[in-house]
Amino acid sequence: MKTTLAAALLVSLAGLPAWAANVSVTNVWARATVPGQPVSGAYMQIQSDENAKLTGVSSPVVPRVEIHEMKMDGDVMRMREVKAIDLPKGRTVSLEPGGFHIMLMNLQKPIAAGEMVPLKLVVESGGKQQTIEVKAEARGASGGAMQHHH
Ligand SMILES: [Cu+2]
Repeated sequence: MKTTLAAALLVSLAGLPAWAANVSVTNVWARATVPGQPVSGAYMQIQSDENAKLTGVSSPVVPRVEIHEMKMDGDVMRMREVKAIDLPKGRTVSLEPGGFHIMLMNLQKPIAAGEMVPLKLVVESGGKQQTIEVKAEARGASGGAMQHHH
């Protein structure tokens, strides 16, 4: 699975002009939802070979997608929307439960475990933008400590 994804990514990057940073996105997954649950999260690891920023995410199957950060505020876990996530050169940045995450909102139908959710990531480096398409595999709705309440 991982190998296939990496190969697909290389193919799509090969067509880009030379100025684009090489960005690899791995371990992409989303949390499956139960009926009536309008929000979920997507997670991944991103590494860029140039200083870059993740500035936007969209999906053809999710009405609204935001980039969020989750942080402890005193002893309460809070999340807020952020404009971008820094991708420092050569460092692997993890989007994971409890930290940065992609918020999938206004879901019209549940995301079933095993379903692939297409995501388009917009990455900026050196004033240039590139779009990276990935697919997040949905994993079981139960067993996660993090709940999203908006
Ligand atoms: Cu969130």
